Amino acid sequence: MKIDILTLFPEMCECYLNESIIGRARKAGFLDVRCHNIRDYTLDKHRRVDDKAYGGGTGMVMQAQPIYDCVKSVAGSETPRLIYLSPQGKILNQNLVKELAREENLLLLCGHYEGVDERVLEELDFEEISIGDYVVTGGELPALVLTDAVARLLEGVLPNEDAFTEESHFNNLLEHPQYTRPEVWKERKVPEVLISGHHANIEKWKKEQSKKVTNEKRKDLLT
Ligand code: 4FV
Repeated sequence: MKIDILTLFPEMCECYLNESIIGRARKAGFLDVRCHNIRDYTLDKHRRVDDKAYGGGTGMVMQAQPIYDCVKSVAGSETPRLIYLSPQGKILNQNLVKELAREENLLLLCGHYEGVDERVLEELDFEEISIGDYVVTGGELPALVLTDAVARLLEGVLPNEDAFTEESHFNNLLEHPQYTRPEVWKERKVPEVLISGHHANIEKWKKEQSKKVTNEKRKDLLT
């Protein structure tokens, strides 16, 4: 899979994408993520990417032409799934992440300021995805959240499939509680079953705990 991130702040994105699990997956060739600076597609000497909003209102709006030319150049002859990260979008959840992970090419557009000129979204038929019902200063964090969630489902990025098949939201359940050494910490013991070595009982405990935690914290997932 190839993910292209169109942004005014490629360095901001690269800082995250070059670290830890995602960084190692990129280096190993399991993940192809490329950041593109929309400003490189401006036509004026001041490399202007935004202007005042028609109809007044505070803040600036990103202009259509640099975004349009950047998309056309990056996509080339391919037809990536075009996604604009926006508070108005469909809320990202694990089912949507699994769907996106099956795509060949994703192109993620990061808004900034008050957003982007509506006409480029219409012209290129962008779909909108939101990471939640709140507003952040730019689309870069939402694009990195989506990239991270999708990337970890790709072959080779995590050590093995168990790494995500047992976790929260994979089967609409929350994950069971996790424990590590020491066995006793502030007089709190690790549940006996987890150190029993009895794998069938351990699996039974994990499934029961997943249902218990989901019922307590996110009953809505059970409906
Ligand atoms: C957002 C979200 C988000 C709105 C104005 C960037 C900001 C600025 N994106 N899920 N919530 N975007 O708040 O995706 O352009």
